[in-house]
Amino acid sequence: MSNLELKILKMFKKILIANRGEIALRVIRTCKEMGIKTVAVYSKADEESLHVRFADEAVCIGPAASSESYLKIPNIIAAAEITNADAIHPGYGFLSENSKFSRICAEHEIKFIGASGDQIDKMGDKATAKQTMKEAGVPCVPGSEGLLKDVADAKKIAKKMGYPVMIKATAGGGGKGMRAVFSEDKMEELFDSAVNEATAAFGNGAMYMEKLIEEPRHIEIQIVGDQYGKACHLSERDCSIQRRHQKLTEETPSPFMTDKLREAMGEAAVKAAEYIKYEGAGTIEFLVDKHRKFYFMEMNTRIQVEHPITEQVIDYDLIREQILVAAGVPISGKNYLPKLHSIECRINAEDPYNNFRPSPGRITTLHIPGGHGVRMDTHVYSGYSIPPNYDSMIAKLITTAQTREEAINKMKRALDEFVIEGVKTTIPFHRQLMDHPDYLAGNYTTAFMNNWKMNPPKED
Ligand code: MV4
Repeated sequence: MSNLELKILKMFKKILIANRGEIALRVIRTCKEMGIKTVAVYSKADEESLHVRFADEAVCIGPAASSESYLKIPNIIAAAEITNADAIHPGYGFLSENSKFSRICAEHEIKFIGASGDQIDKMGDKATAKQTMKEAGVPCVPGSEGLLKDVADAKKIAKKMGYPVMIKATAGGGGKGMRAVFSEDKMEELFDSAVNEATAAFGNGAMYMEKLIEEPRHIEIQIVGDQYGKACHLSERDCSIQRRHQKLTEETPSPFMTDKLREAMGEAAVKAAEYIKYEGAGTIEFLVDKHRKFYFMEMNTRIQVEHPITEQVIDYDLIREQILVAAGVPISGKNYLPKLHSIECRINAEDPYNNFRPSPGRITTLHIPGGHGVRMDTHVYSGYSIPPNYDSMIAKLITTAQTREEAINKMKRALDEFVIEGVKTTIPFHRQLMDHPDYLAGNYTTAFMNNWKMNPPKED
């Protein structure tokens, strides 16, 4: 470590991790390696969780319900003040993209390891985010200038643009309040249902419109920005394999990527980040059509679940980088290209033979795969009870090799070694995916899961 890094790290003697599960553990691990003390916070349901045991200190912040614990800002600020934490790492989900929380941390002179309140607000409102990106010169899907006034306005703009179109809630994300419209006679009904859905979910029914991109790929670029307005990119992740807007598996490089496209998308992502003087780790999500034209979709102002595959292919610790830039260390400025191929399978406590129904409960037997090129990010252990209160993701299995084919073969082998008894998991889904001819050919879009059907389980 350089003298500059050492000096700056004295700013962060202790970091509180405002999260649970594998990501809490992930952050604790890097803090330990950097000589930074850690504080875990936990709910009543997480008393037996590993993040509580592996942190230097732990504070109970409330009952099982997220709204009373991991989302309860006063309790988390109190925990940080009692333990004298210098900074808070929010992980992903929970308060990671809560502008109010980011601002409250700043008011309490606790460094929020993430984006500023203003940046979160700007990117959280999708129509504003798109307008900002257009100004920055980042390619966006053609569509309405700002918000739609009413159904008549929607019909007028769609007629001019040509069907099919997509109407999207400006407060949206994760597909809520979004409708594809193929003809004018369907507009009224779909517009009304989108407004109602968005109003119920976000308390904001405002809509904007775009040309529909049919069967797009979801390809995102990882970026890191420093406090001096400089940003770099760390290439792409292909996240097209999703079910109901939940990612199932991700890989890098994207099998659809070309050197030319990567350079163009990387340049656009850096331009986006520098335009808003983005500080920290972030992701620019793009839709990529069959002609390899790419369009800005959303920006995520947090570390993402799938960050490890990027770490594996460029040999770079993204959590360490988040901490360094939060402490004021400048980035080197160069961009990073993948040197290897890496795949992540999200292992959820869900039954893939039963419409992916959640399956919480006690893990009675556990064998974790290992060996060359295999990484497991998980907080579970044999005897651990998965609480029903939170996300069903219990592990991330990541394989890395010289080529895509080798990474897939490693994944098959690792999935075959993986034993979890007591709860149903998505391991059989991933094992079948790794044999699917279109997956093997790298020939998939966001529509891939629409026609997915599990084969019957293998007898063994
Ligand atoms: C689109 C689109 C097609 N055309 N926009 C889904 C999540 C939301 N944030 C944006 N999404 C989409 N926007 C236009 N103009 C298709 C999707 C989409 C999608 C995008 C990424 C990954 C999976 C998806 C599944 C269905 C639809």
